[in-house]
Amino acid sequence: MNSKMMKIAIPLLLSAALLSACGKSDTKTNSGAEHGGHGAHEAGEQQVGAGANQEKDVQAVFKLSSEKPRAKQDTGVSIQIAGKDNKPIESLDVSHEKKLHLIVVSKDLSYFNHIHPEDKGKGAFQISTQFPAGGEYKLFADFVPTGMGSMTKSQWITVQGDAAKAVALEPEANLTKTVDGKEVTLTFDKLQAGKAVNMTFNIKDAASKKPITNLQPYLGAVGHVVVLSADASQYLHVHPTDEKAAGPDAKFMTTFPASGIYKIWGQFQHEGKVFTVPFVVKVP
Ligand SMILES: [Cu+2]
Repeated sequence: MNSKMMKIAIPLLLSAALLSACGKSDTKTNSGAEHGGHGAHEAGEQQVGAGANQEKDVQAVFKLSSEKPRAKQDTGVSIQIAGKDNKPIESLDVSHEKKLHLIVVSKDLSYFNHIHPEDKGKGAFQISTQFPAGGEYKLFADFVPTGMGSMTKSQWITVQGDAAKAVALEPEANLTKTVDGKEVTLTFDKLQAGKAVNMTFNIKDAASKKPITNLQPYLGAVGHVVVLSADASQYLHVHPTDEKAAGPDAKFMTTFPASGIYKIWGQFQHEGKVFTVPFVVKVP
């Protein structure tokens, strides 16, 4: 770690400490018994509370390689998973093939990036990334400390440079769209806040309209789905209900904590390429 990194570490650490001091967890983990079929998480969660290892006692300390990261320039992001006492939490479970998933979004949610920092050992992770424009971004680390449930810790950062024009988050009436030659339709069994919701992505070849039946596993499942509330305060955990499916349907389950506007990103792999399809919905 160079001295530049140490400098930025201090304000970020302070803000992380302030956030936790307020007792405001701004992320929502929805992994739990109501989902069923996610044995590893449930077994882990039953141990939470046995000692001091509760979700609120865990922090992800984000550090940037530059105090003032600039748009379109390589920026190092390091993440240390630690307890409240700042001692590293060294044992993390592999979930969806990785120990840590990093989601980066712009404030208006128009930019989305799902990346996997290199595991440096002892609960430390590192990656170099670029931000597309100036403005605020939120970083979410998604991980599972051994013996605990899946959790998400986040950090807002500011990137220098010309800002992109903010994109309004408008709920879409038509949930069919074409991305990378795939026509994807999203349906829900019953879209309602506070209730488990089944969501299905149906994937066709956009040109031939033929259903795609040979999706490849992505991160160990038929796909990976991230859901954020419009203000990026709520990060929802989403589980595939049939991990081994290969299309044309990919089914997931989640619970929207409150009514409002949410953005959903589905990520799938076909013929060696990952494609990401975003949708904006209004949950009654
Ligand atoms: Cu990931």
